[in-house]
Amino acid sequence: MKKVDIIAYNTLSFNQSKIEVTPNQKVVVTFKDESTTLSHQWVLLNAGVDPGKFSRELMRAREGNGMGIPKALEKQIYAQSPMLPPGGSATVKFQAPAASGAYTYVCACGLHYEGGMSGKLIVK
Ligand SMILES: [Cu+2]
Repeated sequence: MKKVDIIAYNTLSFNQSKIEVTPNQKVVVTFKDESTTLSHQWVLLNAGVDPGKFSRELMRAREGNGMGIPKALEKQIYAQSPMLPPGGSATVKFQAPAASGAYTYVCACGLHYEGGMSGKLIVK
């Protein structure tokens, strides 16, 4: 099992931009929002998903529709935390993909991806 602490900050950044796991490894992510003013949501995308496109589509879908992720976009997600308020934390458990490769994770709030909140889960 791989335990990972991912921390999100006021500065639109994560504490780490690369996580290495082995195929099918069990992963436990402790996600903490250490921002004092911003919500953050950690989302690991499926292989081949364009994170910029995902972020734009999600922002459009959320306008006026609360904070959920619509079904069409859920299909593009491999694992996710809830959206956290400033100071919040959550645990996300998942099994790493069987296929080796690099899987992108992003913050799914507003323009945080565009602001620099992304990283790679490396399966090898
Ligand atoms: Cu964020």
